Amino acid sequence: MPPFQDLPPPAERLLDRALTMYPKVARGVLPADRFAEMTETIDALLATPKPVTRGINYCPLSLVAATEERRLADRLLSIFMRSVGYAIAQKILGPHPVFLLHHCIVRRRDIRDPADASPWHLDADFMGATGEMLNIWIPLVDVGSDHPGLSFLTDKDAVRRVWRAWCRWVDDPTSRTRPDMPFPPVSDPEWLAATAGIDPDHRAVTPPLSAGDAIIFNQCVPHRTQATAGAAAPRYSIELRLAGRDDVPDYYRTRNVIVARPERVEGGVAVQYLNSTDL
Ligand SMILES: O=C(O)CCC(=O)C(=O)O
Repeated sequence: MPPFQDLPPPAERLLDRALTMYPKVARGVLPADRFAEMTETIDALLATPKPVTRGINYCPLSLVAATEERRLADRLLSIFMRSVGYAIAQKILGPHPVFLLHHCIVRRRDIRDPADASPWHLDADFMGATGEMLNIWIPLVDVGSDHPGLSFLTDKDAVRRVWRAWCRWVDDPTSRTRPDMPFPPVSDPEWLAATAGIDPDHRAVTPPLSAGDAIIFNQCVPHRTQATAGAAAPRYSIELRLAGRDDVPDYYRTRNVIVARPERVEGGVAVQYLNSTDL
């Protein structure tokens, strides 16, 4: 394996923050009396006509943000903003963080289809390594045995080694000028073994979550869909990605993509939709 390498400060900071809370499970983040409504909303979002690029089981909220179906995104975001999950996000990212809608995704996965699982990856593959982003992943069914949860590396040292390998591979992890940087091959077991000494099949842990619990991590944490035989019923989940108001990651800094910014209104908080370059 290549020798130890110092990371540029933003990449080191992301790693420090990831390891401080690794892995953070928050129980009862969404209220059980809203699960049925959220599941129906996911079905409705998946049924909306859209230029589908990755199958029918997946919908980024950005796809409806400029359409009449925006009310579906509003519904999900407003349930979340009234939940303890939003309080946790504010504690980590500061007051009223921004929803990165292109990466706020609802899924209805039929995991009996082997193609319907994500391999090892880091969210930094698409977000870059400046500006912290939180992934708040919330299943609407119990996961960890029949329904697949999210799997992580078992120890912090392994996370550290993968992150160093990732940063070495991308050469300048703090570059803001390469939004189309190719993904480092984290999904390739041979690359993981050679660069970070990881045997991905033997180092995964999958926190069991009840419906409405959340697992929270930033963009330098490797994760994948748990490998299981799969349940007969589909698995519903939402993954919300948020950033501090003045600290959005590279993907949003370098493109004009839609975000939802919470604003105080009479009687509470509502989101305003705007382009990331207007933040
Ligand atoms: O829902 C899944 O199984 C995978 C989700 C994922 O990879 C992610 O949140 O980055």
